[in-house]
Amino acid sequence: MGQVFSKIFGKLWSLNKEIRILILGLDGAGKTTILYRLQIGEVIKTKPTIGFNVETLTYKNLKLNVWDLGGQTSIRPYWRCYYANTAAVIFVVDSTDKDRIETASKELHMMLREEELSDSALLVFANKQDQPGAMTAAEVSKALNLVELKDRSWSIVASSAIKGEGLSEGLDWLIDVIKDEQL
Ligand code: G3D
Ligand code: MG
Repeated sequence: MGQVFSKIFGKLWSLNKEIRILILGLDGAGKTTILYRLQIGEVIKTKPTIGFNVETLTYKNLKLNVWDLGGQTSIRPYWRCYYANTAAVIFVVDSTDKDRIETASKELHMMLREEELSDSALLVFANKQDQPGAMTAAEVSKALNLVELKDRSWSIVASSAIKGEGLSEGLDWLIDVIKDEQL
């Protein structure tokens, strides 16, 4: 698995330029699991003084920052220091969590309205597909209103972080888009 991702991210490393990717989603969506699944670099957990948890993985010129969305509106203005120069956003959804899909949708669209993220590509993982009753990627796409997104490269991919399915397919797409945009 690690080798697969080295191969995918290798496309970015050749750019010799810092690439930042934000991994976002409600708590419990599977972000941390995905980060560990990548098996590249070392995952560092920090709690900045302003009080939200950040996980970071830095490998060569690639920086992945992971945040839990939802709540904490008062500290949101501080997030801006993190998302300058963000090449891409990965939004992770728990496809079994029908009760919170609307909240996830609101959070996603709120984030995408941020000026600094206006050029970033979006990859959505409709995660936890191994679970019975999970919404399909098409259903998640509809619930998130992805067709509304204009002037942005986006894609949604069904995944199971636990099984490692769909991750390389999604990242491969994302990295091709980043590469095209950065050249
Ligand atoms: P987060 O970082 O987005 O908050 P985590 O989410 O990665 O911590 O995952 C939350 C829980 O969901 C974890 O279970 C994790 O194992 C599980 N999970 C993540 N991805 C998948 C998946 O694709 N399928 C299934 N079935 N479970 C998944 P625990 O029990 O440790 O809380
Ligand atoms: Mg987490």
